[in-house]
Amino acid sequence: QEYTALKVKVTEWSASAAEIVKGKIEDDANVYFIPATLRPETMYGQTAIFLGPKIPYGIFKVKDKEYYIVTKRAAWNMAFQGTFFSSDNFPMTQNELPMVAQAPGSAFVGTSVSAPLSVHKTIKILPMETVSATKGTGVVTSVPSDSPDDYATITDLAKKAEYYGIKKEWAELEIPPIIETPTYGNLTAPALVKQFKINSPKDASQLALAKDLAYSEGFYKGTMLVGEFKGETVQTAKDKVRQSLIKSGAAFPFADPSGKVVSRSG
Ligand code: ZZB
Repeated sequence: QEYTALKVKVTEWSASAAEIVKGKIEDDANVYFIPATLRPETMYGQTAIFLGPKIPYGIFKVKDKEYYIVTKRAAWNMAFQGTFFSSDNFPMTQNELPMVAQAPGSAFVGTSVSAPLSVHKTIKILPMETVSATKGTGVVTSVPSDSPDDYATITDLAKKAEYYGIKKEWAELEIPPIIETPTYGNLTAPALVKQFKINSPKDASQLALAKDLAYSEGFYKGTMLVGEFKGETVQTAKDKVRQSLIKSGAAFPFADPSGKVVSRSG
């Protein structure tokens, strides 16, 4: 799977994350969560960054005063793709990865971040129970307008904010319409979640169906409503947005070698 790995910058740590990084990261360093996405053209609509609450994440030193937060598995894959190692510090084993700290996703919940292209300037790290530890980077950017999984999760988080230990408003950011499709309008994912009567992020089979429809409808029939390529079809805008993000240094290509190989609109 060829993903776009997005650099989402930490602007304020949660109290527990601040404890974890204390003394391990310079105060003036830049730290980034790195979600892996197949839909770079949807980055305008990000409303949160999801982590698996029980999944361990590492903070890896990329270069002087720059750190990435991903699973160890993803950092190891990145090492082989030249993302952040030169030949003189290339790790021979996973234990040699430059990991300065490790903590479960739950420790980072409530951290504020700034995501490239996002209409919302500040978004929060939130928990998502269905994140897979063995796919992508283990970090997922939430685009509830076009991802049924994200819409179902964000709805559940707002409904049970106390149970999840979050502030309700963190899950209630306005959902900006970013892509128009003929069948589902300008909020494809909410329309599909409603149509399939999905009530929970654990409704896996219905969500898989909704996801397939959202992918194909968005890719083959979608038109951009925002951004540099507003008015263009998703088919032409997708790669342009990706290249623009990569060129500006806001993202980099990331291949997931052990991810299942599927041919899809992405
Ligand atoms: C933003 C986005 C916007 C995504 C959208 C999808 C959609 P797939 O389709 O199963 O191959 N993702 C990435 N890593 C993980 C993970 N570790 N656990 C759970 N979900 C993950 O997976 C690719 C998509 O699944 C990625 O693209 C990411 O969400 C999520 F509008 O990024 B996406 C219809 C889908 N729309």
